[in-house]
Amino acid sequence: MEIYRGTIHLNRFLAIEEQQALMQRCIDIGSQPAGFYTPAVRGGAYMSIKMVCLGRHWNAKTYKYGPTRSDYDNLPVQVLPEDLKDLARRVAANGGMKIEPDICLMNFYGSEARLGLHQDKDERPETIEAGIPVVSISLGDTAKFMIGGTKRKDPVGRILLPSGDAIVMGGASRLRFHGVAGILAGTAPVELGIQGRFNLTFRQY
Ligand code: MD3
Ligand code: FE
Repeated sequence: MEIYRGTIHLNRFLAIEEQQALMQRCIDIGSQPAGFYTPAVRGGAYMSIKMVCLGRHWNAKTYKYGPTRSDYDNLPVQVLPEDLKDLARRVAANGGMKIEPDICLMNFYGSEARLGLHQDKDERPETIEAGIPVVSISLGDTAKFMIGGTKRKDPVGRILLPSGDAIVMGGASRLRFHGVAGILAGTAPVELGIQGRFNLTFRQY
């Protein structure tokens, strides 16, 4: 359902078997040498999430994308596999939009993790101006997702994102402020056998 113009929430998009398979991909990818790490932002504070970038690396100090983990260990970023690109295209199409993804940020949230309000505006200006969406898939514990307007002071709405839900944020919503107020520990489907939450955001640079 379209919760704002350009924001499509696809409830229970992935069946439990697909969630299991995708979670295993996250674990496998995250266990590689250029796997999960804890980003430190400008000023040196650590983020509370763990991250892996695919396709291009997002530098938490410069807010720019590049080919290597230049703010961490200088390893080359892992490739974005074709089947994950296809998944993102499928989600976007279900939301009535198109994406040609070349970046995926995989985030892991432990029980205390959050993500402050921010805009996703580090992709190419042409992509953002065209309203090409960011595609998000949630796995594991339910997130308390916050979504505001295009100004930081705009009022913020809250929705829950349980495991298997997808969100497509494009068009007029592409530059909305958003974040994660926290996760509901222990709410992951028992079939997944995990504590915590994975989120995949697919982007077109
Ligand atoms: C709203 N991740 O990785 S995904 C991020 O749940 C990020 O881990 C959150 O924000 C998470 O940058 C939220 C849903 C989402 C993604 C992109 C958006 C919401 C968005 C772009 C514009 C507005
Ligand atoms: Fe974001």
